[in-house]
Order: sequence, then C-alpha cells, then structure tokens
Amino acid sequence: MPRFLELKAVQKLQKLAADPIDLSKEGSLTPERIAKMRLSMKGFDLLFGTERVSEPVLEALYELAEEAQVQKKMASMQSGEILNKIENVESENRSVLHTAMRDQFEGKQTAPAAVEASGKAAKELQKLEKFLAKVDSENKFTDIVQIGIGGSDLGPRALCLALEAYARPDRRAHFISNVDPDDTNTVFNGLDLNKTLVVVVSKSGSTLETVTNEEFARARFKKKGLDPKNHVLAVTGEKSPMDDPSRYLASFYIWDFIGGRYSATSMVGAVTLGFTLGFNGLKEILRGAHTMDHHALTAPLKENLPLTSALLGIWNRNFLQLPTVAIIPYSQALIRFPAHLQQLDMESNGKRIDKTGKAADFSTGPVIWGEPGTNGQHSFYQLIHQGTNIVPLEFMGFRNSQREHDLEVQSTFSQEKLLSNLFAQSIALAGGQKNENPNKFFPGNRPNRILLADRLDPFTMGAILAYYEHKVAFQGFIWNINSFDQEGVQLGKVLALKIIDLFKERRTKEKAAAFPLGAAYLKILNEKS
Ligand code: G6Q
Repeated sequence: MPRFLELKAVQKLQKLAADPIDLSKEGSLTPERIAKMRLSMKGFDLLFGTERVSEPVLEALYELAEEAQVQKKMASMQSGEILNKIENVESENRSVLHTAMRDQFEGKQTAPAAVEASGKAAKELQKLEKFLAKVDSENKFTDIVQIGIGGSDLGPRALCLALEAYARPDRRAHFISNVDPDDTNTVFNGLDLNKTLVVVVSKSGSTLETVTNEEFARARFKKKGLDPKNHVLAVTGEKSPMDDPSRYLASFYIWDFIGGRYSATSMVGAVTLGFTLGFNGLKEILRGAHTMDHHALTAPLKENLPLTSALLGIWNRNFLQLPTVAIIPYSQALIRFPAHLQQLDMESNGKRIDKTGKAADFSTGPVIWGEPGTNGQHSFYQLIHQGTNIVPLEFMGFRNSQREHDLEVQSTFSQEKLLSNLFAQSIALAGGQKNENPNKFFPGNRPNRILLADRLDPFTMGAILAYYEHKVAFQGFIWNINSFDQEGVQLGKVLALKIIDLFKERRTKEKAAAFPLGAAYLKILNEKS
C-alpha cells in the first residue's frame, strides 16, 4: 500500500486545492447544489453542499478512497482481521471488532473471528437480559452509578444523557469518572443507597481512578450497614485484577478486540443503558449501530455516508489545511456527545506515525471540540463567522423533537426554531454576507455539513454513534495509520502511578519537609530523560 502522499489522487487533490470553490460568490450556493450534494439512507441525510467541494474534488476524493482500498479495509475490520498493529515494531496486534457487539441482527458476518466475537457478545447480552429481568421482578433498585473513565465513561454517559427522554420513569443513571473526592461524594450524597446499584467498568481492571472510586463506593455501602456484594456489579476484561465474580452481584466481560473508545455498545455501556432504558431500548441502540455498520460495509463509495463524511474531513484537513473541527449538535440531549467524539477521533487518529512505523509527513486527525447549538451561537460562533482561523463544522439536527410536547410561540414551535437556526447558520457560514462596513462583513467559505435524522431515539443514537466510529476508521484507513491503539494515554497512566508512590513516601511530616512536591515532579522528569 503506497504511503498517503504517494497516492495518485492526493496529487490531484493538491492541485484542486489551489483554487477551491468560492461559496461566497453570487450563484455558488444554489438550491440545486444543496439538493445534489446530499446522501440519504434510512431517514438519515448527509447534506454537504456547504462544503468547499466541486464535482472534480468529489471525484478525486472518491478516487482516493478507492486507491486506499477503504472498502476492503472496512471488510477486514468487520470480519476480525488483525488491524490494530504497526508493521515491524511491537504493537497491540489485535482484531478490531466493536461491530461484533451489535452483529446480532440480520446480515451477520460469517468470518470465524467475527462469529466467535459476536457469539461472546450474545452470551453476555443474554446474561444481562436475565439479570435485568431479575432486577425488574425484585423491584429494589431505582438508581445506577457507573464508575469508569475515558472509554469506560464518555460514550455510555453521552448516550444515557441523549436518551433520557426514553428512560423508564423509575430509573436514573449517574456517572463518576474523575478521581475527585468532591465529585464522588456529590453523586453518592444524593442517593438512597438501599436502592442503588454501582457498576464498576474497567477493561484493564486496574485504572487508578476507577479502582479508587470503587473502594469509595464500597465504603459508602458499608457505612450504611449494606453489603457491597449485593449492590456492586463489574464489567472488566477476562483475567483482569477485577475478574473476581465472588466480589460482585454480577459481572460481565469486555475483550481485547474492543477498544475503550469503541466500547459503548459492549457491556461497558450496555449495563447502565439496559438498566435505564430497559433491555429493548438497549437492543434498539444495537440495531441502529448494526444498520450503520452494514451500510458502511456495503454501500457503494458514492452512497456511503460515513465514508463521504470522512473524505470531506480529509479534504478540509489535508488539502485546505484546516486543523480543527467543531461538532455541533442542535439537540441539548447530545450535550456530552462532542466530548465522546473528541476522544473517539483524537485518541484514534491523533497519531504521528503510519502503519509502516514511519513518521507521518502529512497531517493526521484534527482537534475536535464542540457544544450544542443554539448555545454555541451565543458564544464562540463569533470567531467561527469572523475570526482569522477557519473552523469546519459538523452539524447534527433532527426533524422531530424527542418528547411530544412542544409549544407554538410567535407562530413557530421550538423544534422549528432550533432547525431554522441550524440551517441559517450553515448557509451563512458558507455563503457569508456582503456589507460595506468591514465590521459587518462576513467572508463566508466556512465549510460545514449537516447530518440530519428524524428523531433522536435509541435506534438513531446507535446509528449516529456507528456513523462517527466509521468516519474515524475510514480516515485512518486512508492515512494508513493505526486508529485503534493509544500509547499516548498509556504513558499518563504509568507516570501517575510513579508520582503516587512518591506521595506515599512523603506521608510523614519529616519526609514531606525533606522532599517537597516540586522535588517529586523533578524526580519524575529526571527519571524520564
Ligand atoms: C480508550 C482508552 C482509555 C480507556 C480508559 C479506561 O480507548 O484506552 O480512555 O478507556 O483509560 O481504561 P479501563 O477501561 O481499562 O479502566
């Protein structure tokens, strides 16, 4: 496989990028363009007429996808080939099979590794269904606290918040991730522990924050005279230090072939989502994700939503040289989803070498950040409209609200106001606004695209989650980088443990005086260098 800069389409795109379409020019942003630059799939629309792409650019981008053999790589991924590796150096050497977690519906994979993985997932799902049925029949628990961090927190938390409108009225979810005693106490102070389950989620079973917070939780139960064994659940890797079912009310597994940031549809997210939404709600999320997995795998290049989004991102990043992307959902329920996507994208594609082990001589993943609209409009959009940096945006919008009740105020419903704002911003950012007063002049050519869906329900949420997972994977395939490891995160874990050992050494007053904190910091620096 040639390296990214050696791909023929890259050279073509570099030439085209010298003179990209000017969307601010009269007659550029026509209704025909908006209607034409649109892909649809089962209620989802990807609208990208407001990106700075012309027909020749799109042609060259799809050639790039073909040359980089993205469809073959997606098929390898979903069938369980070992993609998580770097040639000729020590690396994780694993399959990447988060798709197997939801490969529980029609159109199943047949490759042995994928069948084995989806079989393992099916077994855990059955176990969870049985456990949830028991919880229902006993009617003892109203609240669940998920303790986990990074991939064991962000996705599940974002999804739970997003789907609160579909939660059972008698169930609530809470999350603790940070090793911050104030946060842990705040969450537990508001709970009736008699009616509370805690699910401790850690693939490695050894993450400092999570292990500490588990002990915090156990101590709270004990203080109330309750046996933690009747309240605490575990989700962890086989043979991890947490793999001791005798300590837990129930335990579930996650495996090496699911990366933390890709684990929301595994037991990492399933326990809390199943508890709050009910097992059928959880299944709808999985069905939505599976539908998008199947689409990513089988849709032709030019009809493929996550691939097209990936290509537009590569155009902005590598050819228009734009280093950041803002993710803006026009839905308050998605408030934590940009944070999840930040991890998903930046941990996956924030890489400096390609899969051959050589330094990347091109830009890889952009800086991802975001916040729901319209809130963002009242804060950072100023820079986006008129600042000196150009920030591409990925919008999300929904034709209908989650809850039925909406109110007509000044002749429109709130959902209509929300969508009107989204479309108005998209057009204004791309087209700009002429004005003789330079202070009121908007240059336009701020690239953006919209993912539009019917309603943010569990199925749609699952599909959107998978859409982004595949967008990130497709970009990694094109750059030929390993989107599935995270050495940068591992380093932090090791260094923190070293500093913690020094804290232990400083316990006594005399030792602390002889060894101030600054010295601890320096010692780590010296050991590293
Ligand atoms: C995700 C990362 C990282 C991980 C956390 C928690 O891809 O590897 O965010 O999920 O560090 O790890 P554990 O689940 O092992 O506690």
